[in-house]
Amino acid sequence: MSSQTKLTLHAFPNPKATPHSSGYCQKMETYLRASASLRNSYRVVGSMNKSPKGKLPYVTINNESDPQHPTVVSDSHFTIKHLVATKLTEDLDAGLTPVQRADSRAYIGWTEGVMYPALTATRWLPSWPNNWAERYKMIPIPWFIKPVLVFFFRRRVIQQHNAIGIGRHSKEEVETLLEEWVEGVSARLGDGEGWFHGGAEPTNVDVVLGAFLMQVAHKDHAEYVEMVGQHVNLIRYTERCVNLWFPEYENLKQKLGRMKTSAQLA
Ligand SMILES: N[C@@H](CCC(=O)N[C@@H](CS)C(=O)NCC(=O)O)C(=O)O
Repeated sequence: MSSQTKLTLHAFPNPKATPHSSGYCQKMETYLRASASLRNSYRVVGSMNKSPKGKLPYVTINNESDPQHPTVVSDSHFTIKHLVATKLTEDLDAGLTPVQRADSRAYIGWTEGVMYPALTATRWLPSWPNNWAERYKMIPIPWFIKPVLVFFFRRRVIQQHNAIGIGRHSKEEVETLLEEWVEGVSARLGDGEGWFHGGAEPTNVDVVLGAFLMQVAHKDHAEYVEMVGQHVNLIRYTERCVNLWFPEYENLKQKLGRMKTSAQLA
């Protein structure tokens, strides 16, 4: 590990210069890119070893006085809170009023607690067989162990979706949840030329919306990309986030350019 590395982000293995396969991993790295103090002093390690909470992402933070025992923090939300509380990063929300912070929290909750589970339902559940076939092909596991590992992993994902209730909705109901989010965020972002709270700088809610939108545009199934693609403001906003935080995502930038052209022509 370089002496400049202050923090390691542990995420699912992912090809270079493309968004992560997990929205929460994408959110975490977007936050690190948005942080002036960490953007050049973190590294990403791809691994299936989960955090103490059994999930990814998590981070390990170097302890200068005790390098053998880094601090481990799990969960993107609590990691961001920890980084701010320990002053490892600036607070992107420092200039917000309590009402604006509450507004941000509501949109983050809607994105992570409703939209994303609905989206992952369309990736993993049997009601969307074409999406599942696509997804299966993209899972980077050697062919000889893939069917067995994926069978058990998918079974667990389906059980989790049933436990939180999303898996009990009909296909149409899940798609309604996605549509509500797309319409709501599009209405809230106006022309897509400014940040969520209208200031000169992005805040935490922009990190979350930008991260999940770029993840969707990169990977998701045609119907959902098309739903987002009907809102040129969402594409513009996503494009701005990509240019600011991940200028190396060349393929995604080209895809967003194509989406913007066809949305403007529509
Ligand atoms: N609240 C967590 C959610 C993390 C999460 O759900 N990660 C999923 C991937 S998108 C995961 O690790 N799933 C694997 C599993 O549950 O076994 C966060 O914000 O970091």
